[in-house]
Amino acid sequence: RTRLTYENRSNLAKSAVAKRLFQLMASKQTNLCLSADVTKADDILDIADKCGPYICLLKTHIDIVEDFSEGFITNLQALAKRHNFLLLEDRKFADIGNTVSLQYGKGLYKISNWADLVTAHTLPGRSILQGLKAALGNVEAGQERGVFLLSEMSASGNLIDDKYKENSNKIATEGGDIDFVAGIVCQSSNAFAFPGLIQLTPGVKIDESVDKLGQQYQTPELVVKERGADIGVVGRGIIQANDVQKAAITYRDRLWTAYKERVAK
Ligand code: UP6
Repeated sequence: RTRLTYENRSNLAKSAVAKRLFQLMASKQTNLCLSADVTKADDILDIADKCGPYICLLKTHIDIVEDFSEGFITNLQALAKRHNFLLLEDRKFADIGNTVSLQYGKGLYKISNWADLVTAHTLPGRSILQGLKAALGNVEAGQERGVFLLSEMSASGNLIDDKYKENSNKIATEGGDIDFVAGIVCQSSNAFAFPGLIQLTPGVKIDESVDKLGQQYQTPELVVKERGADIGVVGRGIIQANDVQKAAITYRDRLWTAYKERVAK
């Protein structure tokens, strides 16, 4: 899987959004996802504008934004269009189908209206996919949306074991809803084999380290070349830098070079 180019893999993807994202990565030459984990709407827009040209995905945690408004979403979507990146809301849905359907489509944030992609835990089983899909009105709407399923976490001491990983893969690759699965959030390439899925790997930082709350980091080169990441997720490595744009360029260059070396092998 990891030796194939993103162009080739876009042809294998079952999810329409995954296809689009693979093509976007290849044409824009970036496999960087920026995690804009700041709490003021204007700060997210500022970071998105500065880093937009260098990223394929902007990841949000919309429930940490203190001054959320519909206008903020309109502005964020305009930046996504201008700089050509997709929006990933890292909601990590984890409830019964009926509840995730409401959480995805309703409430203050109406996530399904604007997020091209979302994340979800596989803990509730297959019904998580059916629940999320139920929030999308029709088939066409469903084709423009996708989900990344978590099969591993970067947090030290997390409870995920091999059996859980294996069963998460099955949910992502078997059954009637796999056209909705864009990829897997995980830490290692053993987590799944199907090349039409995108591996999203968080916990990326140039100085390998840990934080005070259980986060474990690996370098861009390690996650892409050894761990099979297709997209590296960088939060504090960029947003806490003095110059966020410069940091985004550095991470883009290192992640992209690692990918080029991986497929050239
Ligand atoms: N994230 C992880 N690890 C996971 C899944 N998701 O760190 O296993 C998310 C976090 C955060 C981002 O919720 O938004 O990726 C990592 O941010 P950081 O680079 O600042 O640590």
